[in-house]
Amino acid sequence: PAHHPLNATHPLALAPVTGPASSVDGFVRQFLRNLNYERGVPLSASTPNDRYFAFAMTVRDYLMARWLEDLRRQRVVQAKGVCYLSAEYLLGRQLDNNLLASGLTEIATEAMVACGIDIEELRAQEVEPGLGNGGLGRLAACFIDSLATMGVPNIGYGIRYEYGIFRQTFVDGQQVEQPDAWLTLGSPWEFPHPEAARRISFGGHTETYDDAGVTRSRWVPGWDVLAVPYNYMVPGYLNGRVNTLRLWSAKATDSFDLRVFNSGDYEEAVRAQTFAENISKVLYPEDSTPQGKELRLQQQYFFVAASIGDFLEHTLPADFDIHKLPDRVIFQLNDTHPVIGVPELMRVLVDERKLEWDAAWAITQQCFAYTCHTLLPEALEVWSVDLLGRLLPRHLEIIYRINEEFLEAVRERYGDDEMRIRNMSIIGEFPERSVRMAYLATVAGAKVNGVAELHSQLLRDKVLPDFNDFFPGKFTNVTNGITPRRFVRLANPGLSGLITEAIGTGWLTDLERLRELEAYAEDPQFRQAFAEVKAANKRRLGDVLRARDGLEISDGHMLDVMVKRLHEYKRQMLKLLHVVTQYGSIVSGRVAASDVLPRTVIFGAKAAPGYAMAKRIIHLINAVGEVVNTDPRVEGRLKVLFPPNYNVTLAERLIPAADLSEQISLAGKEASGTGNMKFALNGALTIGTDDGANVEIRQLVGDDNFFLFGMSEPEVEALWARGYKPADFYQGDENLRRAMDLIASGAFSGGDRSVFEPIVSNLLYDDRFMVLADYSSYVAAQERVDAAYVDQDAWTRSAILNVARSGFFSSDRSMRDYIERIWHTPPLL
Ligand code: H53
Repeated sequence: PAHHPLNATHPLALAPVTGPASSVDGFVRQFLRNLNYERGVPLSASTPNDRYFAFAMTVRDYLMARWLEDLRRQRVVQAKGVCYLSAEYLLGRQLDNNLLASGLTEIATEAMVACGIDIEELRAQEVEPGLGNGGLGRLAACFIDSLATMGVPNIGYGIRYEYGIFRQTFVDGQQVEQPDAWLTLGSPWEFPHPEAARRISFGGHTETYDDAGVTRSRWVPGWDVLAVPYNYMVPGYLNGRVNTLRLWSAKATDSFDLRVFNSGDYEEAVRAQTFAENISKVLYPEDSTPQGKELRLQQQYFFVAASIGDFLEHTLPADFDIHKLPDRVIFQLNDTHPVIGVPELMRVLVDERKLEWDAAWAITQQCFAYTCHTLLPEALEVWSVDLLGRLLPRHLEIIYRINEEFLEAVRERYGDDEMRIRNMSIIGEFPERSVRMAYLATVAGAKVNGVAELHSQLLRDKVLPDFNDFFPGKFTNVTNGITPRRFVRLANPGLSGLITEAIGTGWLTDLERLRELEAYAEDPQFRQAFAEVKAANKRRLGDVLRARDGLEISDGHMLDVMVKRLHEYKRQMLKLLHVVTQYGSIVSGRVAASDVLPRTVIFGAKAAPGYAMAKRIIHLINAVGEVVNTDPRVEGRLKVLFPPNYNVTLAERLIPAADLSEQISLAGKEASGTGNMKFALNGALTIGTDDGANVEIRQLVGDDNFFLFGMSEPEVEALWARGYKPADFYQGDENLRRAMDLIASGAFSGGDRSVFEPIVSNLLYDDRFMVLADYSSYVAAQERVDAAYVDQDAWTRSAILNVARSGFFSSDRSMRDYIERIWHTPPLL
């Protein structure tokens, strides 16, 4: 349509748009205009939400000219760009980020003062869009921030879930999920484009037909929905650039209405509409444990088909030579969730654009790249052939043909090695015939990358070794990163000010410059200022936890923080066993309370609603907290806090206040971790295993500034091979026995021994993630932590060195690595 914002021929798209004047006065005027004309209220009668909306719209107005200019520039230049395909974007609040990026923070603050408005009250109105579960979704959000900041053309494509990640509450210590109705009051940051909606089909059957003497296949779908795009601004940091995040929302097509109209069945009509709109209704709350539900596959195809179609038809010029597609775009597959895009592009090229299969396949293989984020077998998605064939029959045919040709090539290389062929087939046979999406992505992708050195190496050598042999050079690594704008500058203004005072500006877009802080680690005055910032951050966190949850953090305590999704492999139980050990040794009198270093342990974690063991562990953490926090014998020495509903907003307060960062997964299980990087960059010391990106953090910050413990990945493998018997570790360690027995005795469940029995017996007789095997090493490392913390000045020195040496973990660096190794998409000048 002519009025589509990406359509270069529309006259308005080329008309200059000028923002409001860059002054306090200009801001005030625009703010009042938005309040009056967009919200329809006078200041005197406005609610905080009205004022928040008008404020956000004003910030938007300043960014608008740049956004339109970037859209124009991208249309005119037609340079190669990145389409990031991700089912999740865990964005966090937008207001402060967009103020920072546009350089408006001061003007806007003064403007609100001039209007007599409390800007903090406005900030508090924003509901964070929780359109992701954890690391994978937050990583996508960091990446699009970095691309905009680097001026690399990018569209982030995803789903506009009506309900994001659930809101976690605790009832009697147990997790209860509440729907996250984040859109109830609307969002000032989104721009719906119903005119650019796309029809997405499902079901039906395939048939062959004669096309001028050529026999072709085609898809005769059974039903369809509309995909309506909502655009969000992704502003670069102070560079005048704005990229686009485009999220799709499902809407019923009128074919539903028509069917109903004909049948006269009103109820059925509404049901059909609900069915269609369910597709983008809710984010699946499993992080790295997908459930194989049909609606999830519908979501995946829905957003990927809409995105690919949108790019081909709206972003490319009408006369574009489709053979040149690899010069214009790379579709980056964020995990297996968007991999159905591979057969979709093939279908578009072969069935719709009438390309020969081989030509289409050559294009497809250059246009996709795949990022794997896990090693857990249960996280590698498979779709039953039955389900896939019912929902997307043509795609299944295409997948079969891709697999046939691939296995043919494998045979040519290795002969009839049936074992190898079975192992490499995109179609698995057990426990049911199914499509292995990671294999499909690996066969189709130009590159396959892991997310940290160790992970990429294990992916290559252990998970997909046959593919590495067959496709030499296809596997690569890009270590994850985080955006320093949100997680240092915004989250930790105190530290940011200190850094800038010391080394000047520039570090926020060139994070390696933090190296210049190394010298300051030796400066007593700087150390003191650094320690004061940490103390102030703790007080700020105290204020937040008091207001939010009625929790108190005690003065002078070490803050020991473990925040991440609840998963057995991450081993929250290991941290909890340490707490129980400390508690037990004080209350039994073995250790004098006065000899124990005062600690407040903070947990934050959501469990997937169907993950029973994870929910039980949450219950146990709360139960231990309840006992510990009310026992006078440990008062002032040990405290356990578990604020509910850990999210990006809370992370931004927690991380800058932490002294100790818990990164204690079983070696070989955490692909990378990104929380680990955020803590190091905010001056917390890590206690961690040699897993994921911890390995690289330790190498960079140095062994003296990192508390390493536990088995290495090869040691884990060796123990499995020998035969792991957790009960032997229980028997062999008195502290461990006492801690486990204390839990089993009902000490944390009012004497009821049955409540936490499943946790205890799971650890004793199964313990897939070897908590008991690493316990003694962990407790010993915590003793080293205690000893180190006593020398506050030395601790602060280490903390400064953590900051100074972690510049590598900027997501800007990750983006440069992707560009150099995978995308080959230079910035647009
Ligand atoms: O992705 C993060 C990693 C982290 C890994 C996480 C992840 C998900 O959040 C969801 C699914 C999945 O396969 C992996 O667990 O280690 O840091 C970003 O790469």
